[in-house]
Amino acid sequence: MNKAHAPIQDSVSNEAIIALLKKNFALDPETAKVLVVGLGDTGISVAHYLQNLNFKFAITDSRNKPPMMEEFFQQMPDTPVFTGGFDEAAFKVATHLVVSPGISLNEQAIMKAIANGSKIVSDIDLFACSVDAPIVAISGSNGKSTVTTMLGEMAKATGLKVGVGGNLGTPALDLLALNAQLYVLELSSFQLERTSALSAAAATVLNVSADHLDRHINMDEYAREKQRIFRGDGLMVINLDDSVVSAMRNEGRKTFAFSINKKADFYLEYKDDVEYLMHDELCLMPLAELPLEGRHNAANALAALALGVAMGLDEQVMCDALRRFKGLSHRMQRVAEIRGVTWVNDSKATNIGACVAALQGYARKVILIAGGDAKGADMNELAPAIKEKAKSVVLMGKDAGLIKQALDGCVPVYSADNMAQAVQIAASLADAGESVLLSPACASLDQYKNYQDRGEKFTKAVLALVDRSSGFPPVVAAI
Ligand code: UMA
Ligand code: ADP
Repeated sequence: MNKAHAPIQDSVSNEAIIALLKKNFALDPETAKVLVVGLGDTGISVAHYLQNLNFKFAITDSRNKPPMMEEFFQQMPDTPVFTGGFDEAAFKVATHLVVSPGISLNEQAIMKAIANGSKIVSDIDLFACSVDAPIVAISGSNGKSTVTTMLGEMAKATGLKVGVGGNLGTPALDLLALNAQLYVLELSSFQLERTSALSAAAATVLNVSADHLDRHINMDEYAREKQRIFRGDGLMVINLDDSVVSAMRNEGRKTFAFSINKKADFYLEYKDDVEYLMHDELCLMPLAELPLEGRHNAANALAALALGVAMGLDEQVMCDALRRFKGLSHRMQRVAEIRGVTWVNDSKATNIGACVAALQGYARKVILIAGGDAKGADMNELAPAIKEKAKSVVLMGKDAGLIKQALDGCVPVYSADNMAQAVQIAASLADAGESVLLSPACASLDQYKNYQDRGEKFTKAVLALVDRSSGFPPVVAAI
């Protein structure tokens, strides 16, 4: 992660940035009292940004001792910090709140402050007011990180200095130090719901399927937050295979459409038995040369190509970058082949859409390991894909019962207390030639630090199978 917190980008003067902040948000270093809400990566990046522009600000976090507090005290010993709950007094004096994406705007202290006239500004707003270089913005329920990274690699391959971050990991404001020629930002629905000043040169919503329904009121609201990425007059990249995204199309705007099922600006087509990634009538590259598993990654590649073409990148250079792109960890990652069984880590599948996409990529039935925190999603939507593509399912975590209930006895279900046990059960169920897929359709936080931790525990347990001399445990009874 870039912790370089250097002064604001050289090419846009601080005076110009402040003029924009004043115009858009009445955010003036002479008068504003800013409260940064959340002492995590976002909050710290915001604090450095505000300090560089001489704003008066304080920072608050509802936890008693946020893990980054020590580091923050060392960097900014004079900044007022309020922890252990959201302090009413701190909110009362704030003219502006910069709320980290992990914190709901429905928190009582925040709602009260808004009612009293405090303005909400996001780190993405601050970023948008601070760069001249074009921004490409990428959202969607699934594929954001993959497409953001793909496009970043493509732009680098063309020789551009590119800043890649946002929800992907490096907070947007930490990218300013790069003084890049192009910024590629992954944006979550949480970031978009509180952003109003972004006008991306090109933007996409890759797909919309149920996610984060513990934070959003319903699917309509979730989709509306995602649609905010298209504010402004930049080029829209639209997925024709997703009805919710297709409905976001605006006839008055320059648009590239992509599809893996039908003809579009970017699409797939067979020529002499070879399936190609296509742009209009041009064969860009054979799909088989894309080193990623799954049809959904063909969609991701088409989306990245469309965004790249929108930014004027050379198509053949982009294709070469795609040929080199090996994918991100914990996304359909082959971990091992043991006694003819292929083990795949898709721990980042934290919602139903990702798990369904993973299952759809298999011709033969798999042993699925799933479960965790469903985040309010309706597991009945997952059941048809499991019934079609899973030979058996090993369930774990808080909402395992919801998945079992949705399967209604149609697929054998086994229960595991932890990952090591889940892997052992799966090993006892899998025959040579089959795959075991960890694609939980749920968040990991009920049992793990994060999805990486879950994926690493899976990988470790799988690799331990190689060492075991006494063979696999006997098949356990389905529950
Ligand atoms: N906090 C409170 N009270 C709360 C909740 C949180 O005080 O009720 C505090 C936490 O103690 C934390 C701070 O708020 O210290 C910041 O919280 P945060 O969760 O916003 O974390 P950041 O470190 O700022 O990370 C955020 C994104 N996190 C979330 O949206 C939850 C990161 O995305 C992102 O990489 C980072 O900004 C930089 O832009 C992570 C994520 O899980 C990867 N995103 C979700 C997803 O992809 O599904 C949306
Ligand atoms: P995000 O950043 O949106 O979470 P990732 O690229 O990290 O997306 O992938 C998250 C999960 O979604 C992984 O399980 C991955 O296999 C799956 N996935 C990736 N692209 C798509 C897509 N276009 N449609 C459905 N699932 C996808």
